Amino acid sequence: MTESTDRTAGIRAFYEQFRARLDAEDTEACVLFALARLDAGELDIVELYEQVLAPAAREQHCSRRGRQLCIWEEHVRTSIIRTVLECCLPHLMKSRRQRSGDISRGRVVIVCPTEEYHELGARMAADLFTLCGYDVTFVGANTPQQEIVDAALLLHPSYIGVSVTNPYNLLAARRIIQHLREVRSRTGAGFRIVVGGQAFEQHPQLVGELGADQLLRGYDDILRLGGDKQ
Ligand code: B12
Repeated sequence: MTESTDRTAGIRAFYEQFRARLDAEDTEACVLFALARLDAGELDIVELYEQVLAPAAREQHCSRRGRQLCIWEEHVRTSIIRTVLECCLPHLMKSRRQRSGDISRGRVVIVCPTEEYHELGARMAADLFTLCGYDVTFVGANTPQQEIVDAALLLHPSYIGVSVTNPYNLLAARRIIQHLREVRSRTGAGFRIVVGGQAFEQHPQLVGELGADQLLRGYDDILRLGGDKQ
């Protein structure tokens, strides 16, 4: 086995171990497990987010209860994973400083349209922007259109990230993107409109049709925005 297949197998094992703790709805065990792997260098932040936490959140079957998750269980799991993310903040910031020092690549505002209540992916994307050296304002779920425009005008971001999970919310996303484009040409604001989330990933042809500048799928795409790969 090569070093990289060893690492992949190790991460798969960490995923299973994390899932067992998540299925048991044991917040403390989930947090301690994640922090211990980061402390030991067995996982880095990106591996933890994209190969452990995100797939665990997407998994809709509870092996302990042997059935599909109910909505209340999805809420519980989302909340546990969010706690894990928040406890990883010191690691995230340390890793950012090691990669980019104290430089800032500009501000990013991350929003979800009205009625979009899935916000964990948006939150992870916000953290991954932070890791890549951006200053991030995470607004999150269910944000009214005018509020997004107000934030854009006040904060002068380099990027506005619109996250959509439920395809029904693509219509609201279209309205937001159109409105942001109008504001951009009227005011000369320099922000780019980037989009992400499962709805866009499933329908990438809509990215241009809706008027967005770019689809970003995760860390590698965010890193490439700055024009370099670390
Ligand atoms: C948790 C969950 C919920 C929770 C959300 C809680 C919360 N606070 O976020 C609750 C219970 C509220 C919920 C509600 C609903 N849900 Co739901 N939910 C899920 C579930 C299980 C996990 C979503 C998640 O957190 N994923 C983990 C994150 C980390 O992954 P991600 O979203 O893919 O994000 C990654 C990338 O996409 C990217 N990314 C995301 N956004 C952005 C933005 C930018 C700028 C960038 C760069 C990157 C980026 O980065 C992330 C990290 O890699 C999914 C199942 C699944 N397969 O995903 C269903 C799922 C998304 N839900 C679904 C549905 C249907 C609903 C409801 C309509 C159900 C109902 N009948 O009530 C409602 C709709 C609510 C609404 N109006 O928004 C469907 C969507 C179906 C479809 N057509 O695609 C899914 C796929 C389940 C299914 N298979 O049917 N849900």
